[in-house]
Amino acid sequence: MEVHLHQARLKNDLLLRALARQPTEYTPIWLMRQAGRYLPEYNATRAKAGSFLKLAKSPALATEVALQPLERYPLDAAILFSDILTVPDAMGLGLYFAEGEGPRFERPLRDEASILRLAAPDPAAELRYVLDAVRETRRALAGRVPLIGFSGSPYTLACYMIEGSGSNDWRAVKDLRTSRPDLLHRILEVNTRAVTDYLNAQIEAGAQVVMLFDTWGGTLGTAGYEEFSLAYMRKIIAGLRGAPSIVFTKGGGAWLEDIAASGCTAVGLDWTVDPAQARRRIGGKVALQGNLDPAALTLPPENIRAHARRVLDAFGAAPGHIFNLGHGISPQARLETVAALVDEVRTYSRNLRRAPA
Ligand code: 1CP
Repeated sequence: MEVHLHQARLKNDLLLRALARQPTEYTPIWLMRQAGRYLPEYNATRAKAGSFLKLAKSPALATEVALQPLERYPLDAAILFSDILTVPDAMGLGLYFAEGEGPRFERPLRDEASILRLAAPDPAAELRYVLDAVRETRRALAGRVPLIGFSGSPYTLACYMIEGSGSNDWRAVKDLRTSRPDLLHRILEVNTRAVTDYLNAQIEAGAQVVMLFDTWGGTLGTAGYEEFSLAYMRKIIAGLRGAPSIVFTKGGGAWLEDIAASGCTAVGLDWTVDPAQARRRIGGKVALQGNLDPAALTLPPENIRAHARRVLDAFGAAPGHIFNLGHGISPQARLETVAALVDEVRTYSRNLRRAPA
């Protein structure tokens, strides 16, 4: 099978083994949004590109920044450099970045007609630059570590598509859910088709693992989470061809059993979840990824080793843990604190494994 071929060429396959809940010499670590603004070399490349979107749309520059965190730190995975909002952009919504304001859409979904017109893009056409970035990053990695591809979840994408930007309360999304749940479902169906095709195209282009970022699924209540987010992610996972998958729902701690039963290989935990409890609840069924509070990386390096050990101890020595943050790294993260974290995870988890159970 394709997965084995990919694995055979890897010099460091710890991530794939941890995903399969097989023993590893130490706990593999990567950081959500590890290529980003806390790295001076990232800011330099972005300046050279002219803007974030120009950077993301250039496969050569996207490859360059995807490798930057690996040049600096001995991380155990690379993640494709792109953004979740490239998919709605490819659907014609017109992604742009207002200076200092984050992502926005020129044509958000504001009426029934625009929702009924919505169609899943052909990844080989409208998202070709992402697939080129996957191929080029994979080539540049030359088997050093596995490459993770990703997409936003259908619900998280719908949030931005309806609202037209980020939001504190997602009012427009909640209004649509109340007034026209049928239209929200229609958007989610198109997004599900789009994300399934997009992730399969990334896998075909060389992504060895795929991750669903369900950043806003946690803003739904329990009934809403199943109906508007998890049901669609389950469908995507069932349609994936030959790569392990990680599902990360920020604020999803109440629904870990349901997420673990979605068919995913691993569940990403945010920093509010107690790892020992998560192990008891779902650790026998899936691998777990997480979950250091990203705020810890903005502190001086002295304290980070104790924080890292606390997280490792809470997950315990059993296989099936991938160290990560509980959410994306912040632009304020300190370079030397990140270095101390990566070093501590390696050295401490080696000993954790040798210690008697
Ligand atoms: O100015 C800049 O350079 C832009 C900052 C930036 C970066 C570095 C954005 C805009 N996107 C990215 C890259 C990115 N985004 C990656 C690849 C980098 C890596 O992991 O190494 C990934 C995986 C994402 C995913 C993403 N984008 C998510 C899901 C993960 C999460 O953090 O919750 C979300 C919600 C987005 C939307 C988005 N794109 C960019 C910003 C600033 C945002 C957040 C907007 C908001 O607050 O609502």
